Amino acid sequence: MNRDATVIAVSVDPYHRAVVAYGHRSAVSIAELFVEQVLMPISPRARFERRSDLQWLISLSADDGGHDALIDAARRKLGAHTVSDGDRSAFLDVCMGVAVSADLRAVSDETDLVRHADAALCVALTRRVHVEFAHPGMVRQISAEVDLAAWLTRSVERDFSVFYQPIVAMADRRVVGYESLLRWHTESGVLAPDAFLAVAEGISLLAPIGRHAIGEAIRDLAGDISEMAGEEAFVSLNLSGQQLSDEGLVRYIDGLIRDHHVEPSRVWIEVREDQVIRLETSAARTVNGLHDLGCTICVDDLGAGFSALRYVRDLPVDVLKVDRTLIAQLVHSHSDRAVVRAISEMAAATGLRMVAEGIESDDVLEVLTEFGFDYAQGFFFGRPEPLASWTGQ
Ligand code: G
Ligand code: MN
Repeated sequence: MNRDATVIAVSVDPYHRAVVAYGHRSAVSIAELFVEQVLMPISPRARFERRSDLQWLISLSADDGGHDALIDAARRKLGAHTVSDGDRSAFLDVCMGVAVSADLRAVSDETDLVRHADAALCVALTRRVHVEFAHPGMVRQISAEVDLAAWLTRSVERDFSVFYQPIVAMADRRVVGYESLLRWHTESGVLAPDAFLAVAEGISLLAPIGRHAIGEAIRDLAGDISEMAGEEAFVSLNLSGQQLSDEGLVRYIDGLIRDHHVEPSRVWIEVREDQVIRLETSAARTVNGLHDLGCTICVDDLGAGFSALRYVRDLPVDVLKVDRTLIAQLVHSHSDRAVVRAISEMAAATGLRMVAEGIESDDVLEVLTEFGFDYAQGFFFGRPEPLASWTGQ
C-alpha cells in the first residue's frame, strides 16, 4: 500500500436533518450535488466510491492533485454547506473521518485504512464535530467499547428475568391474565424490584433492563400466555417513574405490539398513583401515549400511599388495582370496608374495572364479590413464578 494513501469516510447529512426537512429523495440528490460540486473539484484524481445513499469513501494519494487541499478543506470548512439546485439552495451537514496512512504505522492494507477512516468518522459523530483524524488505537478502542456493551447487555439479559403471577376473574376464578414482575437472580438469591429499583434507577440501569423485561412479557403474551389462558388474556407491566419518563417508551411498546400482532388492550400498564400525580409531566405524557395506542391503563397499589383520586378523573385510567394493605383486613375492619366501598362506588360510577391485590385466603372473596370486584390476584391464586412453572414445561 502506498505510504501516502489517504481514505476519507464521508457521511452527508449524518443527523438526518436534510432528510427530515427536504424528504429522503431530495436529500439524496442534494448530497449527490454536494459531492459533484464541492468535493470532486478539489481533488479531481481522487477515487469516489459510493457506499450508500448518503455515504461516500474517497481514496487518494499525495500524487493525486488536491490531496492537501482536500484534507485542508475537510479540516477547515467542510462542516455545513449550502448546495444550489437550480433556483433553490439547500442546507447540508457533512461529517468526515480521515485516515492518513503516514500517521498510522500499523496499518497494512487498504481495508484496514478504510476501517480507520470509519473509526474517525464514528468519533467525529459522537463528538459532534465536522472532521476527525484517525490515530493509532482508535479502532481498538471502539471495538473494545462494542465488546463491553455486548457483555453488559448479555449479562443483563442473563441475570434478570420475568416472573408471572396469575390474575383471575372473580366471576369464575379462571386465570384471565398475568402480572409480569421483574426478578434479579443474584448470588444471594432472587431479588424483587423493591430490593434494587432505587439503586438501578440511580445509575440509569433500569431503562435497558426494563425494556428487556417488557419485550419478554409481550413476546410471552403472544406465545405461551395466549396458549394457556386464551387469545383474550392480558399481561400487566409495571412501569417505574424513570421508565415513564423515557420519551421513547411509547414507540418501543408500539413496535413490540405490532411485531407480535397482539391486540393493544391486552397489554395492561400499571402505574403507581404517586408517579402520575403531576399531570403536566413526561410521565403523564407517556401514560396518555400508551392509552392512545390502546393499552389498558391501571393504577397500581391504590390506597397504599396518599390517595388523591383527582388523577383518576384526569388521566385515561381503565383499571384500579386496590392495594393489599386495604384488602387484607377487609373482613374485620369497618374502616377499610368503608374506604373500599367508596372506591368501588366511584369505579362503578365511572366505568372502571377493579382488581383486588394480595389475596392470601378465600375469606375475603365474598366481600370482594359484594363490592363488585372484577379480578383478584394474590398468593391464594398463585405466587409470582417463572413462565415455565405455569406452562408445565
Ligand atoms: O406493587 P405491586 O402490586 O406491583 O407488587 C407486586 C408484588 O406484590 C410482587 O412482587 C409480589 O411478590 C407481591 N405479592 C403478590 N401477591 C401477594 C400476596 O398475596 N401477598 C403478599 N404479601 N405479597 C404479594
Ligand atoms: Mn403491580
